[in-house]
Amino acid sequence: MSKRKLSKKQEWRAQKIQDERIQRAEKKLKKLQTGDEASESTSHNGFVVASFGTQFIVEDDHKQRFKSLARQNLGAIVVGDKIVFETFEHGDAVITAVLARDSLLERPNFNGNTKPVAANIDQILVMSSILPTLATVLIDRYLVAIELSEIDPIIVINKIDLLNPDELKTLKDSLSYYEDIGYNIIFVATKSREGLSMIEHILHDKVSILVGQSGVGKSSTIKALLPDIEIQIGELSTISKLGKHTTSASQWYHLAASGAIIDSPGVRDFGLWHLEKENVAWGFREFRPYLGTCKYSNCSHINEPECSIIDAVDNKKIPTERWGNYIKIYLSLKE
Ligand SMILES: Nc1nc2c(ncn2[C@@H]2O[C@H](COP(=O)(O)OP(=O)(O)OP(=O)(O)O)[C@@H](O)[C@H]2O)c(=O)[nH]1
Ligand SMILES: [Mg+2]
Ligand SMILES: [Zn+2]
Repeated sequence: MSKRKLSKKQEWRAQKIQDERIQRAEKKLKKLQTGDEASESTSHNGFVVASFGTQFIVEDDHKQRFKSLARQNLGAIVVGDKIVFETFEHGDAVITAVLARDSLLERPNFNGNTKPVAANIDQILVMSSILPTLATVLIDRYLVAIELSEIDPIIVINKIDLLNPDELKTLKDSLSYYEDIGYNIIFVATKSREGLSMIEHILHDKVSILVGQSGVGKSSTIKALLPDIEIQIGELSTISKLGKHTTSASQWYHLAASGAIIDSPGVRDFGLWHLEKENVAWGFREFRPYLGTCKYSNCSHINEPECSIIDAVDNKKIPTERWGNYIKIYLSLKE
């Protein structure tokens, strides 16, 4: 009882210190903005390691990290953003500029718009796993969004330790069409470290982000690569067998060799993914050669006569599974 009380008090005190710190930094920021105190601060180039909405962790060129606020009207600032920030004598820091982005990954938020997730990334590892469920429609939803963002995707199927060799072979065969249409797909078990060297090879020298449903093992993969870091890993729910949304904010981790990997929170509801209906077909890369050649210019490629996509499916030029997922995604989107 007393222990609990004490920890409550400690919690309250920590929160108070944090609030005061923010207030101080905000005051500094105001002074900085009006030019009063520019000489007291030091300017650094750096990037964003983690973003918690209005608070950030930033890192300078010497790998020193600071908790930071941001000047208003810089727009959304995300992990991977290259920035300029000022530090003050108390250790407070404020982001004052965001540099132009080479790439930006966005995902849907709850009102049907998109929300930036990470910037300046080279490749996206789309992770799925044997448990909770291996649903290719989720993989394809990611691929569509990624095709529109022009960042390289790699498909990673985790938890193959849960399959026997025959089951694994069947699975690999059933997903081989991804390779046929030009995607790299790898099968791993990060728990038993099977295939981990393949992941290391892919990550080398690049900035990569791990995305996928909650519980597929994104954070576990990072822990397997970097055993010394502290990172939260969550059991699947015993009732629903789903992930518990353990990771709540995207975060950057330097790899031991060279390159970095960003962990991201599992997506909650794919039904809210906002895509323009007419962009979906273009997001299926193997459909592109046929687009614009259907009888009807507004063809949905679902049941129209003289549809080039349906013909290509019939002629085995487009995998039936992909066309099936295209229809599911298309029909899930509002007009
Ligand atoms: N059998 C098996 N289980 C694994 C493997 N990798 C991860 N797990 C388990 O999967 C569960 C979820 O792992 P996390 O790493 O927290 O999953 P996540 O994708 O980060 O989930 P969120 O943070 O909620 O998005 C944990 O119980 C892990 O132990 C694996 O290769 N094989
Ligand atoms: Mg996680
Ligand atoms: Zn068509």
